Amino acid sequence: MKKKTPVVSRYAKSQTLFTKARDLMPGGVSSPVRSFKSVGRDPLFIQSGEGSMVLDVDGNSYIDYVMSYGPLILGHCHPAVQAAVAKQISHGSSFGCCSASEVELAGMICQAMPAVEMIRFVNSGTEAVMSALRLARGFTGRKLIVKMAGGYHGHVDALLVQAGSGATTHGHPSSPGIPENVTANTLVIPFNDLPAAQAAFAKFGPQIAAIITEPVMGNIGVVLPQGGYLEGLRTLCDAAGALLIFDEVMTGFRVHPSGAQALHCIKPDLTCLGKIIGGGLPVGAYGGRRDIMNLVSPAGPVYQAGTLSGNPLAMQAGITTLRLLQDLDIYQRLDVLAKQLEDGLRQSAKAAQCAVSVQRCGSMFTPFFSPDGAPVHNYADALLCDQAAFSKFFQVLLDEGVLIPPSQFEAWFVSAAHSENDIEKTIALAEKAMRAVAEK
Ligand code: KE4
Repeated sequence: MKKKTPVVSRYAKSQTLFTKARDLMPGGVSSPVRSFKSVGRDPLFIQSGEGSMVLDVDGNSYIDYVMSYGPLILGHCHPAVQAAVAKQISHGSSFGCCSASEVELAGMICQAMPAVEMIRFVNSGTEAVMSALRLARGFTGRKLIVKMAGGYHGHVDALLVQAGSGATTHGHPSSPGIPENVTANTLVIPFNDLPAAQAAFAKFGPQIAAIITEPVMGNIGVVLPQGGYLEGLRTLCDAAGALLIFDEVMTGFRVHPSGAQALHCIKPDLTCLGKIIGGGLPVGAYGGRRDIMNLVSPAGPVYQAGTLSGNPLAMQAGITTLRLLQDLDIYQRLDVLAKQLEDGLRQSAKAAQCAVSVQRCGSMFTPFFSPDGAPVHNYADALLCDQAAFSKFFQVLLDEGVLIPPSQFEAWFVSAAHSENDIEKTIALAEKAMRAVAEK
């Protein structure tokens, strides 16, 4: 029996880097959710990725279900993406002028998502959402924005109110530093509660510029819309003259080749994108109805700009990724693998007598340590989950070589590079981790 090296020494180099990092960067990280703070560990420093695997600076390898929080649907270091980026960098990374590659990527996205008639590239999901809100207010002349409790749309001032993802994970769903007069124009309603949406529109309808939602929530963990909910939001917006904004930064090209809007047959007025469309490089985008998008400068008066927006390097990574995703077998394969893992986690939970609700949409999913394994339909349900149980689950998996997002309020991602063997190994180790949770 191989003697287990003590946990501390297995992560010695990550520890050394983290000590230095904490002195230089707040919390030692460039984004809070990767700090591992909420799961009782210091963060890993990753050296490299290959396919479904990552290697940390101490030489430990992991089956990776973080996948950079969604962009790497093809897995780490896909050779075609690497080659496209390498070729482009030999011609230059950014020119501050137009390039053919942004036209090509724009065309691919508009072709894939009929509701996106025109699109503007930015450099992050946050920028895409921030710009879409400004555009919705500019187009309607109204101030109020409606968001979902637990919805996370990047660190946009107006939406850091009861926000999910790292904001909830680290205990600040409503961030300090945002003036009251900014959040005074943000209404928060529970997801999957159509009467609550109807009440908000009955009271404020003529003042509402837009409602923004992740069509499938991923930032409180994966929570699917219940029957008729998204259709109900569409009807409310049409009646009130408000815009429906789908934040598909996570779901775009993830849950369907045309996004969650195609899965649910709903046409939003504006769509926010990011992650996969950049193939692992920094890209965001917002797009939608031509009459709305034509208000964006310089076509119209709503200003938005960006030094590196549409840069050819990131565009080429996105083009190559979306081109490979046009092989629709990939979505079928992703669904089969993710379903296998979903079913396996359920069986592991049963065998370990551990109460878990596994919720999935395509190749993104979350095991919720909810009370008695009850389903999670909204933010309030998600907050009832046992975070200590999740932390134990995370730690056992990590030490066994499986890296999952370090928070109950995140989605796991399966990539096209994950193998049946990865899935089977994960299921077996998940049962071990769940037994550890059940014994605690
Ligand atoms: P970025 O600004 O991080 O590129 O995108 C913000 C964003 C917007 N909308 C949705 C639906 C998102 O999921 C995100 C970002 N997702 C998180 C993970 N839950 C990014 C990880 C992080 O914050 O480090």
